[in-house]
Amino acid sequence: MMAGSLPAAVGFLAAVRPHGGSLPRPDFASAGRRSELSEETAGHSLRAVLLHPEAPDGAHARDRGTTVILAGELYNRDELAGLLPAGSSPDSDAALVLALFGLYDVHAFRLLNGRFSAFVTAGERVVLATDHAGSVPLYVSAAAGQVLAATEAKALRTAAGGQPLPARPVRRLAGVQQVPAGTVLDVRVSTADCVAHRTWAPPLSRRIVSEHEAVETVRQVLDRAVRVRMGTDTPLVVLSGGIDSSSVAALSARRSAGRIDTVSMGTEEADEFPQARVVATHLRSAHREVTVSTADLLRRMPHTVWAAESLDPDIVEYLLPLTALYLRLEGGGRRILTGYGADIPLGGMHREDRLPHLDTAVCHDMATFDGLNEMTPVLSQISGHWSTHPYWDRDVLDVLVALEAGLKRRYGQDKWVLRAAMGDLLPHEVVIRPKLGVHEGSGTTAAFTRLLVDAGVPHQGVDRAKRMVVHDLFDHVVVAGRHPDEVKTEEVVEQVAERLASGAPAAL
Ligand code: IOT
Ligand code: MG
Repeated sequence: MMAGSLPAAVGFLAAVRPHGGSLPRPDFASAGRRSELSEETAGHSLRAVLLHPEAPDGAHARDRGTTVILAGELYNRDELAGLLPAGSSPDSDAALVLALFGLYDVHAFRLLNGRFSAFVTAGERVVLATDHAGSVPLYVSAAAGQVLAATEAKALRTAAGGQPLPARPVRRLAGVQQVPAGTVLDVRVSTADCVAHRTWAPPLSRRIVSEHEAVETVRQVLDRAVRVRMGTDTPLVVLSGGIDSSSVAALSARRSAGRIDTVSMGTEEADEFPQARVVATHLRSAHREVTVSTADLLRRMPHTVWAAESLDPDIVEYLLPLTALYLRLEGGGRRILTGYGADIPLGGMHREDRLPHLDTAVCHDMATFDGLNEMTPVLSQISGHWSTHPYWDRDVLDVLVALEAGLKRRYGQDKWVLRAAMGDLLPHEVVIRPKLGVHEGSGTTAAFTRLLVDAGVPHQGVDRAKRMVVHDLFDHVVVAGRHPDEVKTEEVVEQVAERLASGAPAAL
């Protein structure tokens, strides 16, 4: 089974109830065609809306009273298929999960390396599963007699109040909860009783290996993660020219029969175009530069929160330039590879020399990523594209997190092991180029700060004001269900500035 250009489904809203009933209005930020699925099983009815870029056939699979709905894709299909009896050859990722569920039940999800959310109905049960990183967000609202789940929280905003589950409450959406990363929730429909199983956790121990072994292993797992994400069309890599995205581009280029596509974004105030061009020239990619005006960039903040459903202002600053870029990529749905997430297991954001501090940062970031939704595919899905992040492949992550800190920071370089692993594929200046975050390189952080200061927010109040703006945006586009085109960043900023000036308590 070969990965097509895009996954069969990129999102869903699904409900199981004993006696039918209609679904809430399927409110998604993701673009895509929608199809309805309706099935009656012993005493239950399943109703679902699937979001799919192409034909939806591969997005669900059914066999003897068990139905699997899968948004996203798997990256270890060959390994998984080897677990099935000889002669069985599932024709989609959903069918593969169905077959594995038949063999392993909930423990099937411990086997998967992928970027997905899954909804399984089996007799009296609904089973909800996220991938190891929770990279395709999944939300649930469950009460005795009914279980609703969706890949966007806003699709459940009108669902009747659910009861508490071992999941994370969503701000101001009563009864709606987010399934944690690397988790299966096994829910009994009649009572909404729920058992949670963790299927993945970041490694806590560290491996001591030689430089050579570390470099070889990183190269090998990353190469595989890139290869399995490439699909059948020409890959498109969002390229800053830093080591993370340049490595992904270099590995894609080596694996690709023809030239790959690369694209860089900048604003009229800041860009990394020259750095990206060095890489594009070296790899002979078909390269494009997209300049977004700072005003347009800031205008996209409601769209970023709408897509990511994130409440973290730092994350929104990282995702905003990418959202603006994705919205400028016209044409049919593309498969986009990014270098996102490399800094988390390698401690790259912290510019930290001291090994104890480096590992403290890695431990902290690996313990707190869940729920930030920074990897969500909806960000690119609002313009019909499917993004995927090789550094957060389950096998890559297991290797990178577990390396002892001295292999991450070495010879005065951050992310040393990655730089060493890519040394032969990239120009030296790229290999040693220091980290510049996308929020810095595009001027996003500075532009957001200036907007607040110009509205009267004192410098020491900027961080708090950013948090308030992001929370207000969330309330508009997720909780109230407004379309982001109707929400003006400047108006929300002005309202926050006024609240802060009047000393009104922050409504966080
Ligand atoms: P950064 O690493 O700068 O960017 C993430 C990805 O976005 C890059 O690898 C690249 O694929 C794409 N990108 C960045 N800049 C551009 C550009 N100008 N044009 C086109 N594509 C670009 C923040 C960050 O620094 O992003 N992300 C961190 C981690 C976030 C922290 N999260 C956490 N602690 N939970 C990261 O690891 O990527
Ligand atoms: Mg990076």
